Amino acid sequence: MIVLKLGGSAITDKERPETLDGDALGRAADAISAALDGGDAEDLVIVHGGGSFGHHNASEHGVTTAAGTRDAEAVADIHGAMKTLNQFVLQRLLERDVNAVPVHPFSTARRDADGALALPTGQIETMLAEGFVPVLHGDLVAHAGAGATVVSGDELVAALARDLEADRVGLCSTVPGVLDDEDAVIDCITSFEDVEAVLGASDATDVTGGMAGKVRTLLDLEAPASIFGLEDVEPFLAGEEPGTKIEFEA
Ligand code: IP8
Repeated sequence: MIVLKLGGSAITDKERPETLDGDALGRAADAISAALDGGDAEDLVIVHGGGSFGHHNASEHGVTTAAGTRDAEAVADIHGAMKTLNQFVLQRLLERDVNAVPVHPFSTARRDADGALALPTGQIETMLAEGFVPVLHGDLVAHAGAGATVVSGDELVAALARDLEADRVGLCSTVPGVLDDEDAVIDCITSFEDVEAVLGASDATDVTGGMAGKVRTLLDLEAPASIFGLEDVEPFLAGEEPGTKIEFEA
């Protein structure tokens, strides 16, 4: 089972609110379609981030992964932006005969008062068994004591990888991997301390943590994970290890 995240920045124009990068999304969808057609990646769950859909809306309403809202209109605005992007992603996949179906985390997941995420996966397992490709997205979730807070696609990827015992996890980003201070792709990361100094904050509006947050999340997983650029979606799905491999060594 493979969990693939399409980074929001990789498929949208992150500097302009609610603007799709149609060309990039089309290329990602081509790669996914090619991999499934060849039978290399039968059990695939896709998660996409927000990019210019969702992050701007969340900042406007002051909503983060910890600070919530109890205003239903703010929820409709942020969740609505993410559903719009999800529609675009599904559409591009369906056009290429990928059997993609939507899963909206706001309708299914929740956080407890400590902020821990509970994401039911029974429906996702059944979708996979029935030949569908579930497509989840960063979203809002009901959060005990806080209203509704943001859940990032990266958090969803981690929960899915754990609960569905993923064999591999891939994060498609705007960059070809995690870059060192000379902009060269780091081959393999096994501890956060090794790369802490070179992982800066994200430059565009991002309420969920940028590259440092991604590396931390992936280091916690049992499944091997890779961060790579758009051109490497197809090789990743074919079983290669492009970009930066992130593997916790106990
Ligand atoms: O781009 C964020 O998802 P991400 C979703 O994966 C919202 O961090 C609503 C900002």
